[in-house]
Amino acid sequence: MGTILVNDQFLDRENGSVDIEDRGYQFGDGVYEVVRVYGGNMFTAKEHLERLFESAEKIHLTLPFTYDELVARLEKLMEVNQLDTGIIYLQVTRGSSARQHHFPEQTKAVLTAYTKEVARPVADMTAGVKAIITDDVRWLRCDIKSLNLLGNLLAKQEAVSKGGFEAVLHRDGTVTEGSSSNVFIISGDTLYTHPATNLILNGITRREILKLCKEIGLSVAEQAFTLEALANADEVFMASTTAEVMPLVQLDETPVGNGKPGEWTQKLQAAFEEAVQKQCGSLAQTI
Ligand code: PSZ
Repeated sequence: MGTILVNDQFLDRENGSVDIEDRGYQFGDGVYEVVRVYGGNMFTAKEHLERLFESAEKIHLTLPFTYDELVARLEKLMEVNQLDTGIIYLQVTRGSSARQHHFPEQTKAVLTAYTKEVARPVADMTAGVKAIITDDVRWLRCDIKSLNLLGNLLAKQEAVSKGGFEAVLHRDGTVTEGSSSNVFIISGDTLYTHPATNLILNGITRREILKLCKEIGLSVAEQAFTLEALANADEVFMASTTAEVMPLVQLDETPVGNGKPGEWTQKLQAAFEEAVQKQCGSLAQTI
């Protein structure tokens, strides 16, 4: 994992550096993605990389590479690092300039990426995890995968300090998403999740799950739901690139249902594994 990407250069990690006036470093002025890799193949790469271009456009940042150039660089990075099962982290900042808040006329965006071996969280996916519930204090453009994550970090820290895996966020009693995931409830034969508005990140895993629901016969309602509906749900889970379909079996101090992952959630986990196998031809560990 010793090689990193800086623009179009492949460097040893210890030779990488950040300029002290890089706007990503000073302001969080940039966007990023995390792509899952299974058996050396990127999963849903197109969706992730297209979202990167969309996030960049939303902050008026023109990316200094084409989609195909980006794919080629990431493929090479995976290869030189011999990545099997893990992630590619990539980010683009607006680059370096004398510190000023408004966008400089002339900056060169900086692309960096690295790879990391990350195992599938099989034990947690099997047993389910605890989440806490807290206020969503973030800004109103959560649809942008921006480097600014303090609102998310404060919520995650609160979760971890209380022995939780994730924080479920709400605005005035309406559940939005997790601090680093999308959140879903199942009541009867219907799955509910917040619609893809400015209040959530439209997760790539979320989109995959909505497709899989059709396959397994679970109805989908992209409708915001309340904390009360969350408390009364039959099943609750979160989803992200690394956590996949992660059952939430305890919310604050209250078990969800019988405190075990629900039937529909398990069906979605199995369907998700199949989708990964179809696309990547491999799965390091199975549930
Ligand atoms: O490794 C990790 O913990 C990761 S990798 C991606 C995430 C966490 N989370 C992405 C994310 C997010 O940060 C927020 C606020 N909402 C939803 C998601 C899920 O997005 P996808 O499915 O695209 O990863």
